[in-house]
Amino acid sequence: MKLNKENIIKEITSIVNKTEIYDIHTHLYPEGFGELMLYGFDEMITYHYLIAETLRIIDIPYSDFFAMKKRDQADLIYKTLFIERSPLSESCRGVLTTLKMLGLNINSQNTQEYREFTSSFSAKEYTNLVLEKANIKKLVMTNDPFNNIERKIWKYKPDIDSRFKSALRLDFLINDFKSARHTMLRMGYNVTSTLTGLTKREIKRFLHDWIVKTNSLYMAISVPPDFTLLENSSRAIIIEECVLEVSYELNVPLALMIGVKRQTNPELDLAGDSCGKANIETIEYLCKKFNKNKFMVTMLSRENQHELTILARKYRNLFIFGCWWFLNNPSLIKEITTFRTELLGLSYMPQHSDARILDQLLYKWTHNKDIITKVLIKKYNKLLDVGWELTTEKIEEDVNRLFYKNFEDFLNLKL
Ligand code: FIX
Ligand code: ZN
Repeated sequence: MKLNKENIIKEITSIVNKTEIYDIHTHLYPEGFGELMLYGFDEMITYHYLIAETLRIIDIPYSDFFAMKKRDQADLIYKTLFIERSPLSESCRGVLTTLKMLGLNINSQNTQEYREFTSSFSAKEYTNLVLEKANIKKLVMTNDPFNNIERKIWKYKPDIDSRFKSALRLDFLINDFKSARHTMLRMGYNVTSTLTGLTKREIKRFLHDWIVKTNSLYMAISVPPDFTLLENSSRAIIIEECVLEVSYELNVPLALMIGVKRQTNPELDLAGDSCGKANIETIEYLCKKFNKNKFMVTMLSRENQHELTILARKYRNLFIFGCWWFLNNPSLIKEITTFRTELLGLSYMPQHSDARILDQLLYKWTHNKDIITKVLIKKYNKLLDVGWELTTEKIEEDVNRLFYKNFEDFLNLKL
């Protein structure tokens, strides 16, 4: 169908809603991963974004809050953020969108009803319900070989829902090698405290084994704003001489998530992380020096977004993705997606959900798609203004690239 000024809004909205999604970074797990798989009202309401918002308001010590049972925490958060005041924040609105999409009455404020709704499904049924409603075809987990619970699960070769793909998370190895070493020793890797030739070979063997075991699509690390490789640190050595070698050999990109200040307020636990502006030169250095390696990059600070987008124009081994965490808000998604499109056309991945709780896929994608649709409508309208002919079929292909195909193409890219 040909698009014109009359039908463009309806057509693009419908195309975005119909397009299947590849959610390339989540913290979700399928059934079979026991307590790691999180879903349902209590989990959703005790999301660390909402904990941070609640603990700004209530006047009990942080430690008392964390000592409470999950259900009591959930009740307190709901009372504080949804009953005593209007739920205006993005994370609060997210809970409402999710409940609404599940067919629940958000104004009943009947938390018991919300809880019972989820418990009427098996984990498998609930996964199907959410993935189908959110139109997610595939999603990528965050698989941490240094997490004891997770390691145990992989030991028994779990039967994994084929929609859930793996990514090997290496924060511990990169940011705290001294401690990671002890876990690796227990796993049978002969790593010493100094990065000798043997130790580096053992680290590579570890990476290789875990990529194969988990069938990981990429390796990932999150790093602080002051991340640099121009230093003689174990982090720099492990990245350059171990991770990037294995990454190249196995054609498994390295995802860098840059700009997180872990535990700015340790009393807040997961909710205690913050962000800071990083140095783009580190990414430039990596893309240039390791030009046969592939890098996926997302940055946490708003201030880094423009220069990161420019850098992506210079290096095709750099794949930029998502509006991460504190950027995952409509005002910022709009700004970032607009200039990414202006500078890169269709060659990036606008979003990932970062969902920790299955139900969140519903709101994160609905909210994201709403903004991305508006940006696309504006940009396609500009093409109509100069007389460029647009068809539904062409836009379907474009949108498929943004939500799905660009990622697979990057994984398959040979440099
Ligand atoms: O490091 C990460 O992957 C972060 O996304 C998370 O650890 C963070 O806590 C989060 O949930 C952000 O959305
Ligand atoms: Zn994450």
